[in-house]
Amino acid sequence: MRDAFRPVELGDPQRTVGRRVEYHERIGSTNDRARELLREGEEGTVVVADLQTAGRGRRGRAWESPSGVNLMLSAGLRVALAADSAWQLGASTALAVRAACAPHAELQVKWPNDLVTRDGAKVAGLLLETALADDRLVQAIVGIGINVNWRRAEMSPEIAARATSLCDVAGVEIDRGVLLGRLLDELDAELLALVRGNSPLARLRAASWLDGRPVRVTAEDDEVDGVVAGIGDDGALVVETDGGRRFVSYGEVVAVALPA
Ligand code: BT5
Repeated sequence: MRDAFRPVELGDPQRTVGRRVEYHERIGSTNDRARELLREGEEGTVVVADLQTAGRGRRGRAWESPSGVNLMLSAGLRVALAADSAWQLGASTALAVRAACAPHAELQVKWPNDLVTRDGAKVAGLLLETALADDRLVQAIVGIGINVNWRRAEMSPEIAARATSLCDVAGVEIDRGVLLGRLLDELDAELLALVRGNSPLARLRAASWLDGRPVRVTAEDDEVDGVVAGIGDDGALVVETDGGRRFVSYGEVVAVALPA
């Protein structure tokens, strides 16, 4: 049975994220709608959908989710950040998702934009679409997809091989409305901290799942093999390779060697 989002009760004009919550039973992508709203001057309105017909991940990949079981939401924001600090918005968003999910599952942040269980199974993904000008972040569309009540047994084999859901980890169905409310609170608090100049770096480092793991990372035209040594001061993934330390700012972790 489907639980309700209770979107009207969640809107709060006092804050930035979740000033208003716009619910869609079905939409192309919540990121596109949030961008449209931002263009119309609605910063922080949260677009939530039960079903996306064109839900996307990064680099043209698809985000899959059946209707009515998961959380998919986006918000358009204008955050005063220098371009070289723009990565902090992704980190803050990941930490907000982590905190909101904490009553159900202990998640860690897999650089750059996934939330995973201790075993590395993906529970949530973030899609940040940013626009920069004059070395400043002009706008950001923050998209979040969380597997909530989607059981692994119902996922396609390709997704199930690398993913799980809060409900599978917790062993119980989760009220999506309550989770959404908590997530908006956490996001708003993170955003406030960010604009006050409090970097999420230390907390990101403490929550980083990749540390100490042997990885292969694709970076621009390059492939980097080594062991993750942590997150750099600029949010880059630090990889210890045979040829020395590499700092990967934009890249994709394509393989992780898991302990036997
Ligand atoms: C992401 O991309 O993880 C970002 C996902 C963001 C989705 C939200 S939903 C609300 C908002 N509106 C949108 O249109 N998008 C955002 P990426 O790291 O590229 O991961 C995508 C890959 O994860 C796919 O190629 C699949 O292999 C896998 N995948 C797809 N759906 C998944 C799911 N529900 N759970 C786990 N993995 C999934």
